[in-house]
Amino acid sequence: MRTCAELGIKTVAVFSEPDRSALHVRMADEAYAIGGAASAESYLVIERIIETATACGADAIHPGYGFLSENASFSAACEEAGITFIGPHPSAILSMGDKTAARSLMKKAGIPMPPGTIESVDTMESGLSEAEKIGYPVLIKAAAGGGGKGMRIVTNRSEFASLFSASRNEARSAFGDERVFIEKYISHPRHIEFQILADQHGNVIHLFERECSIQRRHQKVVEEAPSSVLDSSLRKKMGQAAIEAARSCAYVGAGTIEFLLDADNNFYFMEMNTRLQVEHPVTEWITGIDLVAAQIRIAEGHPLPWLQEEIKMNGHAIECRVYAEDPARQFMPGPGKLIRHRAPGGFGIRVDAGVEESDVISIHYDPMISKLISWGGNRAEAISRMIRALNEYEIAGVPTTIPFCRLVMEHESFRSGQFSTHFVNDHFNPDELPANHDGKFVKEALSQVAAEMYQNGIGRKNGAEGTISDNEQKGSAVREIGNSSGMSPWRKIRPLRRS
Ligand code: MV4
Repeated sequence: MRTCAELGIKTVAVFSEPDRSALHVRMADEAYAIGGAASAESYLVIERIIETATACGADAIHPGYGFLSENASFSAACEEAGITFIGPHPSAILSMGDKTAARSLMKKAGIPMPPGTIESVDTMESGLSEAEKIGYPVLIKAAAGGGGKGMRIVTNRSEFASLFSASRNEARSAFGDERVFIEKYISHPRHIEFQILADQHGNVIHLFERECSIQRRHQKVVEEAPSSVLDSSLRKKMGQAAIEAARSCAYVGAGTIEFLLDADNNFYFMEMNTRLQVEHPVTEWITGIDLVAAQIRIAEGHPLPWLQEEIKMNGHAIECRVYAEDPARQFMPGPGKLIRHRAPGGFGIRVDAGVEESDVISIHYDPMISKLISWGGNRAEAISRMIRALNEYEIAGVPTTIPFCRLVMEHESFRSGQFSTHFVNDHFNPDELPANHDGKFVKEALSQVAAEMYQNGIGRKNGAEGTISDNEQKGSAVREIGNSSGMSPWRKIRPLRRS
């Protein structure tokens, strides 16, 4: 919405009942209710969203990160309704969503990937023989998977049968698709992903990599750009592979190619994400390119205004994900009212928050509060600045992952850049993680409420009756923004509707 305001494009939000006065609703120029709290009754109802978009005259939909952002039927439904889906065509979403189809495309394109099967493996006997050919340890993965669902590591032949069944069963119940395939297990990899942009005219560029190895149970905790382990020659090779991967499915829009990088600097295709990702700000900061603006320009039909050689990297950016979760209790979500939310600021700090003070972190959706991003001229400076910002961040009312992020920033293995996807498991005991230290902020927030009540006459013996001013929806002001042509290098073609 901020990008749209800069481009002079009006925005419309859709919301579920509990989100009636949520930040995205307050920020949009218009907003429409689409259903109940459960996402299956609102944010995932394709027909309702298309109907709303048509009724309000929206000419494009940005699908965000979760929900329908990688749903081929939604992309197709937009196309059928004559609405621009800001993302790839259904065919690209389908072929990258099916991991066996993706492997088959990568094989044809000559992109390195872990040794293993291309087709799905449908019987125990054929699975066992493939596993012997590949050599243990192997990984059984769901064809419809991603995010680790249905995945099993098999370290020797005696375990194969039971893990094969377990993987198929989990895949069937999670995706309604029991197909699995088998890969060589890469044991202590780093997760390195490349950002790509592809226009409608066949131009594809990459915007370097993000290091995403610091994760817990397939949930990313810290991401950074660039990775401290790539030199310029490896970066060039991986970037070229990412571009070829995008070409192999005729990709259009912003996308991410995920690679595993082993200890000997061999890289392997893992998956492609056909959406903009949560961690995109680190790429924006080191390249100076607004990725949402790029998505919109691409959807309008503009050719990419940069050649690969013109994409430059400046400094280092780190993102910490701030969740309403309690690290001391196995990261259990802790929904509730944010009685205090004071985000850090200053040079080199960006906070992308989905909420403001006095908003509620709902039980119905992902408990992310914000993304805290720091920039530095080099990695050490970005880390110091992140620690400063984590210390400055005041949140009360819900537990947060801020103290855990601080431990990561202070950890010697993180600081030296010596880590793999096992970092959190290797270095943190789940029973010894810090409880939340919001006591001071709770006290401040409560004394502020008490002062307000006092000023409003509540609790004053002879005072006038008063009410506490609430933080109801302030109404969305429609800002008039002048035509910004001349500001950006994009050429003007079939623009989306301007305000
Ligand atoms: C792998 C792998 C090792 N070898 N594939 C994790 C979820 C899904 N995206 C694929 N994943 C992995 N695939 C081979 N052949 C290790 C993982 C993996 C992982 C990858 C990236 C970041 C964190 C991870 C945590 C556990 C496993």
